[in-house]
Amino acid sequence: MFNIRVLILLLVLLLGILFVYLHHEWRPTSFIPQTNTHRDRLSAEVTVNQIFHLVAPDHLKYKQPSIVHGRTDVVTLAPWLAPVIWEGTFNPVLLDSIYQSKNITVAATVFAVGKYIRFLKKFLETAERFFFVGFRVNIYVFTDRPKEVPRVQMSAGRKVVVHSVPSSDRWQEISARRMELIQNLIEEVQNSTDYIFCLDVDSEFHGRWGSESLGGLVAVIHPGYYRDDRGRFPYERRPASRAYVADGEGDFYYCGGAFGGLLQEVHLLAKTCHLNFKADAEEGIEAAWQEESHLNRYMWINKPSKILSPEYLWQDFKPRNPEIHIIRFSGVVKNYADIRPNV
Ligand code: 5GW
Ligand code: MN
Repeated sequence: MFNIRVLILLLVLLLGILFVYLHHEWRPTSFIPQTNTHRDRLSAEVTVNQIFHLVAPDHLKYKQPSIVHGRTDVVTLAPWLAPVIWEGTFNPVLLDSIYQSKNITVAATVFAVGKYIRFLKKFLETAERFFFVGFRVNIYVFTDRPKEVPRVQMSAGRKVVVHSVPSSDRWQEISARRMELIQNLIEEVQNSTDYIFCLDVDSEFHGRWGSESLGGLVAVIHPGYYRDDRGRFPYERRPASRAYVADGEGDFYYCGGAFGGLLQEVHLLAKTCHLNFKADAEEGIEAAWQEESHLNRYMWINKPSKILSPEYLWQDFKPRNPEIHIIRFSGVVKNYADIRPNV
């Protein structure tokens, strides 16, 4: 028997269901944009959103881009259409605005084992002045001398995080561990970090290194070989090594001293290079330039989606070539006998 109370109750229930129905977004989950509260950085969705959806603020005033005038003294696109970043090819104000709104966090790793700790102070001080200024940055220092890590004043949203590693007298050991530690770090920070760059400590920043360098897989052209024929690149040339690059193959010679990209891309690179390095070692093979050789092999097969010009890792002892309009990051001149344990 219907009574008025039951009817009202049913009505309220129906209205409730209708309310929930209308307020729920019935989009397939794969189209829900990622926000900072919903993070899973190693998933593919994030990649699409991060890399391809570029939102500029309305009314931002900047120099009109030209479609007919630009750098003609250098190549700005690889044959697989990855941009090569040179001074004059990008607008830093525009890029910073685009990436600021994404609210990203950038990590950098740097190893300072043994006497290499002496390079850390200048590295950190100059990173604070030039590396992703205005962005959230975490610099992860891996060292066997945590007490000797210099205190460098960092601005808000930026910090230095120290990770202890065992001492080693053998560069081969330090080198072998580098990729493994990078892989582990990425797994640790994946929910709070978007991009990572892995850098040599024996270097200093001299100019902007910022959002123009962001990409999926990012490689830096080695300053020592970029005008040479690829037959002269110091790739690993023995087929027995997993870093082997055959004669007549290879695109560019990339630096082991700087590489990076999206977390998931660098994770795969570090994991692959580490496994190949280890498998080689078990067969008694050490590639010509250790992880740099494995990195070059990796980048030959897995093309970098963004390439940084040698502006992004110069060497202090090299005179500046005319196509280098700015030196952003450069290796210092070091006294090998003084700092290296076993050479
Ligand atoms: C490097 C060469 C031989 C023996 C030891 C080392 C070494 C390297 C070391 O004792 N401690 C150390 O922290 N490293 C890390 O590896 C530094 O981050 C360094 O920047 C990086 C690569 O080594 P580099 O810079 O000497 O290599 P090149 O090719 O830039 O000269
Ligand atoms: Mn170096």
